Amino acid sequence: MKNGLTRRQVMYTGLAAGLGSLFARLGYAKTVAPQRANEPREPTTESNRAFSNYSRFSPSFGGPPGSDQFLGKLVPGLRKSGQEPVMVEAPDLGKVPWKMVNGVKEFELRCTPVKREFLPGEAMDVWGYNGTMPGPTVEAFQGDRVRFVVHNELPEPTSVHWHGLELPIQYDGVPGLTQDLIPPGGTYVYEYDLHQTGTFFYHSHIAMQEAFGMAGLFIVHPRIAYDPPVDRDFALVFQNFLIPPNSATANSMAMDWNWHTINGRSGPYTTPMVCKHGERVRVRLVDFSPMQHHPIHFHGHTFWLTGTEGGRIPQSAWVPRNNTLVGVAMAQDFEFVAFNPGDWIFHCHMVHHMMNHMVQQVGPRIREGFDASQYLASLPNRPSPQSSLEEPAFDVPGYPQKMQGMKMSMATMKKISGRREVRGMRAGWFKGVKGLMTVLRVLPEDLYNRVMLSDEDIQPGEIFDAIVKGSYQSREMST
Ligand SMILES: [Cu+2]
Repeated sequence: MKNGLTRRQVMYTGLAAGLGSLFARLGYAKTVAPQRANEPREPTTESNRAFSNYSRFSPSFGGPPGSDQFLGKLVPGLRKSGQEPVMVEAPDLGKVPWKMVNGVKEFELRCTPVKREFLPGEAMDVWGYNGTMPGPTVEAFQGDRVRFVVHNELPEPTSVHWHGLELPIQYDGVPGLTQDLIPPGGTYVYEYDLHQTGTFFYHSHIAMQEAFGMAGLFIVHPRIAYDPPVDRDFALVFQNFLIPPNSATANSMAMDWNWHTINGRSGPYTTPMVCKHGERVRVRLVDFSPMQHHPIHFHGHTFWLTGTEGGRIPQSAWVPRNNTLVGVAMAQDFEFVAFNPGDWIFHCHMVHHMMNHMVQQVGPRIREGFDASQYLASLPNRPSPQSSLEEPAFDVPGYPQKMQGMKMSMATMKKISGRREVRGMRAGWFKGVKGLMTVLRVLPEDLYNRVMLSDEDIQPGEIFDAIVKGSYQSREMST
């Protein structure tokens, strides 16, 4: 190597020279102490100070790992400590209503077949609770005594398991082992005390019914919100299904999948989560896919993993991430300060989950107007890819690489783009939001009010452009 330096020393020298010019540009040149090129560089006093500040309104470091503000770890939301927690929002899902009966919170659950519109015009036959799949969210508090009156309106027996809850054995919902199955038309009552807090879920304990979508969120809040308090609390359930082409019925025995849903919808029909710039946000992720795990990635922010399906993680064990692997029947809660305005994609990072139909057997059979029997009856005359959909991407056997199959009629467009939560996003935003994807919008106060609270016209791209140009007002532009 030149001048007898090792390759590594040359690299460090280059790095040091690069850092030197960077610090010079930032005005720190005088404080950079002379150092040997191959020694680890300690932060200087001033650079240390510069990166110790934390702002809830702009990307910032917040001091060394271990400090309270490091990557926003313990930066509170805009709500005060010591109050009741905010209620959970699960986009595209309702909540199970309850009434107080002699000191017990009584919920009613009906196990039902469900038509669920995964995408506009794509109504699938699945099973769920109270007419939705996944079922509506149960929300309760630590210390509640809860009663579930479960009616079976399915054509076959079922039972309900309360996943993660520490309850008396007779209410655990395992057929045979802990109870007799609830026959079609039958009713069963579960009743127990809640002493835990966290992200739980309820589901059928019949495997094939689980694969048909029979699950719902069960959130148990502490009476007083955990510190640091969050301003928003979102929850998402991820699921996969195999629904053969030209069919609307899920195949619960399949080991494969071709449809992906978040709270029962596929991107871009998943409704964005919307929060205000500067708020502290919690998102609870539940994977209720039959076979598939999901590495869930969130752009533009670093979040702290604060809970699992077992409940709250002590602060000392929180982990910073931007991608977290949620396994089947697991839950993960994370929190972050929404310091970075914009429309941030929030998605499973498995490429086969980033759009529907990314499975081998699909190929020409999904093409419009041709089912498998027509195909087999006239093999020599089978349609070419171009004849059914005139897109070159369909030349690739089995793998349409873009969202070619989705019919964007006016009605579809209206359902996708007509929702309040997507107002002012870029024209064509939906082209990049597919399968297991949704969007988390971080909107400065004035833009949030326009999008979520006003009825004034907003042009496509208008809110996005305002954020890019920095022409907005947030609540306070200081921490
Ligand atoms: Cu996935």
